[in-house]
Amino acid sequence: MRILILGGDGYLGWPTGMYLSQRGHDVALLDNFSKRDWEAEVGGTPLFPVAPLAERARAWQETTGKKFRVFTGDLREYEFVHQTLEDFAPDAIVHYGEQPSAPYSMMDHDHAVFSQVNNVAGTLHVLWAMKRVAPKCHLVKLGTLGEYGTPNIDIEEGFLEVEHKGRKDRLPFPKQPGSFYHLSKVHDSHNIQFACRIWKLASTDLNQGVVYGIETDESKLDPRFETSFHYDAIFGTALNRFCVQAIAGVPLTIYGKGAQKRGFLNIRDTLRCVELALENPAKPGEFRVFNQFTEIFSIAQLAQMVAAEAGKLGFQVKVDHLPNPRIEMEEHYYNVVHDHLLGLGLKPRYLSDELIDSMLKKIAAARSRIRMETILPQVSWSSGAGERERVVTSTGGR
Ligand code: USQ
Repeated sequence: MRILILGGDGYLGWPTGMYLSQRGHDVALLDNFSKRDWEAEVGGTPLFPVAPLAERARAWQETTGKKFRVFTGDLREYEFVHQTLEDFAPDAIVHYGEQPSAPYSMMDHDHAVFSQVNNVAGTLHVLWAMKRVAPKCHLVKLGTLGEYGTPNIDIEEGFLEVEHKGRKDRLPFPKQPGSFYHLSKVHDSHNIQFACRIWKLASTDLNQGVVYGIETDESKLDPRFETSFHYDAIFGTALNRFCVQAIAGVPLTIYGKGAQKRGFLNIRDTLRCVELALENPAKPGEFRVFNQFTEIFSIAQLAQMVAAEAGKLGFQVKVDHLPNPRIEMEEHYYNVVHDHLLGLGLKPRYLSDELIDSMLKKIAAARSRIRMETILPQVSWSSGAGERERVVTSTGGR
């Protein structure tokens, strides 16, 4: 299959590229490297050095004999997107090419607007280019479980059977996301669903939970294949952050009570889920939603697991409950249906002590690279930490 990966330089894009290439697919990686600028902006350097994409692609060819095509450009530039689809003629697109951080989107007005324009316009350009030059291509889009929020009912896979005043319908599941970033994914979902309906495009929206892990079978082949692993308060996510904090010797940063629950999955399962979606594509006109995670944990549970494993390695780990910088429910019902990927053959790799142990050991070897000043959260949902005073115009607008 000819597969174009949008965001091929990132934490998930690069490992997905290697995984699919290793399995014989013809893979192209597209990126504009702006994530590297955002990282520099917030001081969020990845824990392990990440070589430039062109260099990694060369190293991949040297090691495996397999070739990546690399397209450098911005999804916000329509001509570039159109040209790339025409040129590479993909059978499928895997779309990770977005600003992926909730705290980044909540920093201030500029970052909120940037996150939504970047994500929504980029995806809209992909949809238009597909309609014009690749209408049979299957779009596998990375959405987020956070699109649904935490309603007091079971969360279904994208759609809900509703009976209202004696009539029934299958409608999109209500969305109550928790940040401007998560909202950008909701807007994407709506645009994609609409494009599938009117232009008969085919798409799978993978509503993914929080991904953890550092290594994949392919990343272990050569140190140059390391992926961009984050632990800072902007781009790092819960379990990955806790493992680094344990090694850094700082208390684990639970936000609020820590009883908030989320769906989690191993980075290796992300790759398998994407592969399953590609191997079993949506039909023309079909917009499918798969809830992509393997287990639900509360944040406090995760912190306890990390503290216990780190203890076995001789690290004395404290767990802190910080005032929650986010506005979110800290105690809630959470039951999320996730049958589709299991039905297609996903065999989950559940979170184990061994996995946490191996993450801790790998992080310990890079301990000197940990930047302590990036660990504590600086962005608050109620008042963006970087929010600047603005002059209110006479019409009351910004
Ligand atoms: N949390 C802590 N302490 C921390 C970091 C996070 O208690 O040091 C808590 C947060 O308050 C939140 C939960 O952990 O309740 C998850 O936060 P996170 O930063 O691990 O993940 P989140 O911001 O939700 O976003 C991440 C990815 C995003 C993806 C999403 C899936 O960055 O791209 O869409 O996970 S989900 O969470 O299912 O929406």
